[in-house]
Amino acid sequence: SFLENVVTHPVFLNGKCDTSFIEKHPELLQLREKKDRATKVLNFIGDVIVNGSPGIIKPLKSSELLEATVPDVDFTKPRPAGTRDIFMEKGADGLAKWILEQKKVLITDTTMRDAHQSLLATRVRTYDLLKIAEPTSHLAADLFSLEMWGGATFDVSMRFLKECPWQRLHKLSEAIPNVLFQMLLRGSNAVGYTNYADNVVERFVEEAAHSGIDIFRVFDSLNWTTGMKVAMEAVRKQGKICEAAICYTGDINDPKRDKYPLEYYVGMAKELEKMGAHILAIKDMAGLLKPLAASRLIKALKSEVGIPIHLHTHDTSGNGGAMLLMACQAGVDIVDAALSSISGLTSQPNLNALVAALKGSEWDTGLNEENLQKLANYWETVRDYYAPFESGLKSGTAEVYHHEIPGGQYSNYKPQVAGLGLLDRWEECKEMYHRVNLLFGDIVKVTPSSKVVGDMAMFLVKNNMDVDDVYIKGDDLTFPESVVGMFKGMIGQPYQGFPRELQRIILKGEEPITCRPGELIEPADFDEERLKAEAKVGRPVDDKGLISYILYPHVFPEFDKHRQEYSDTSVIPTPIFFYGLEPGQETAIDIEPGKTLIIKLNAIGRVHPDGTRHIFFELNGDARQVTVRDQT
Ligand code: 3PY
Ligand code: ZN
Repeated sequence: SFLENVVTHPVFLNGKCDTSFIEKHPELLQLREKKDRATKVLNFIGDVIVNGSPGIIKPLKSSELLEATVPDVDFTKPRPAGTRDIFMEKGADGLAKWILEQKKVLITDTTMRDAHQSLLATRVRTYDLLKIAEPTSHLAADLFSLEMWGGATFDVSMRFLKECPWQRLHKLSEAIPNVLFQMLLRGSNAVGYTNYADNVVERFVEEAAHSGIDIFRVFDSLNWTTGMKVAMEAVRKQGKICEAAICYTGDINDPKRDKYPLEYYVGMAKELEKMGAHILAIKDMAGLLKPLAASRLIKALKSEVGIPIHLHTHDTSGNGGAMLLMACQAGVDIVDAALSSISGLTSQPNLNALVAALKGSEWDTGLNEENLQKLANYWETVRDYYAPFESGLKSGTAEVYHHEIPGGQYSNYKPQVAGLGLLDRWEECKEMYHRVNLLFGDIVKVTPSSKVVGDMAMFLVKNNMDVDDVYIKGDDLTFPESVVGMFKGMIGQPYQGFPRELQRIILKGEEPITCRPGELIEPADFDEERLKAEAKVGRPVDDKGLISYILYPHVFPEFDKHRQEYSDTSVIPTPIFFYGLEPGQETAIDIEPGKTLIIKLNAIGRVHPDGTRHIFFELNGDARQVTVRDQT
């Protein structure tokens, strides 16, 4: 043990040590780190048993959760070729040409990213993704792509799931080498909420490209194309597919909402095409694009731009399926959907239903319905593990056309509102989101601008104010940091600018910037950052860890600490990871290929006067005991 190491150390035995002894001998700590992996895992499970899982107020019983059935696949048969093979052969331009030649509608499956970001607060773990990965590569090889990384997954995987996003990407790309991998990249905000230095965005794209991302969907949260340049160029430089997105807001068919008419979108599309996009994405992050408007928009874009069009939406209103059908009829090339059991509501429309609807038509997707059902069945069981993260929305709601909350934010905004003790005023918080949007001049709302609107809405509700009060009392108010940052120009410039008087009130005389924030941010010194990261975690940090640290300087060390204390807990089955074990219950954990731990919980000891408890396990048949601090 650590203590043994210390008391048997020669310097210690010589009696020549003072209080700096341990600092001068970090190897002692490293010895401690080598504490065997099984003990670390037992400590983790023991902690979950006693203290529960952070953020889960009403835990489930892991013994009541079924094991998800992984569909039978004949792995002796060769893996079918997929779009990735086409990309490897033809390159990005060749792939774009191939897309345009297809009569069928191509489908992106968002189950592994946006679907769970939007329904389950981004909590789906690598464990559950990996188990279905190889079957997916066989059963759904005719998909255009899998959106499986980026957006909020990077942050959430480290912060809450204590797993490495890079490792997820790497393992999935080994298991699914034939279908294109797609990620969501927030332009200059990469996979964060703030503007990063240009060389950080470049380095991030480079590392993601090397790790298996083929298609980068790049957007700017204010549709400010200037803010997309660095990321788009970085993607092209890596020889990957640059999919530039227009975020859709308002309603092109509503003459009263005239800030964002059809011409606005066509103009932006042409600009993105000129900037080098291989594919144009329409990113309807809140699900505001109505079926008839979709038809009009897609027809216009198909006649005005030469690159393929990829449509993304959320089914919050319930009109998503109808909208996609209209878009198909209008000639859209690729659409996003999610496997049925993780679809609908704030997630994407139902992939299985769309495939069935188009079957036999000129837009037939060519995907196999039976196979897709098998994948959906798997996810149906897995979804149960994440029940505490469900938003509670039970049916589609046309209210989204009013509040315009993005699907990926909805499942996050509600817990934030709850966290402020405002859940009884949830209706008011949604209405305030709408009012704040108008106060801000009717802006595009998507991460991070959507977060700013949400922060301001909660701020006003909490302080019992309405939007008019901002003009009346504004000079005496301390606005949320994110609001000040946005009005300073730190996440870019909105279309037609910020309301001037409001900007003056919020900035209290400080001058806003109008250039690209990246121009003002010093390039990161990667060597120096690595030293800082290593000093924080006390061990070497590799290139990927370095990027994680630069993007999330507080989250990464916490994540690494978890790794050092409990080892890589991503190998623990999800029900056990979140809910622990009950006395008498047993589980098997494959900690590495060929090394399985059979863990049984025998008993939970009572609390000792020092606040700890003994937890009695059986590990591969032998009695093992760990001590956990009871923090309940
Ligand atoms: C994200 O940026 O995470 C989004 O999903 C935006 O829609
Ligand atoms: Zn989305």
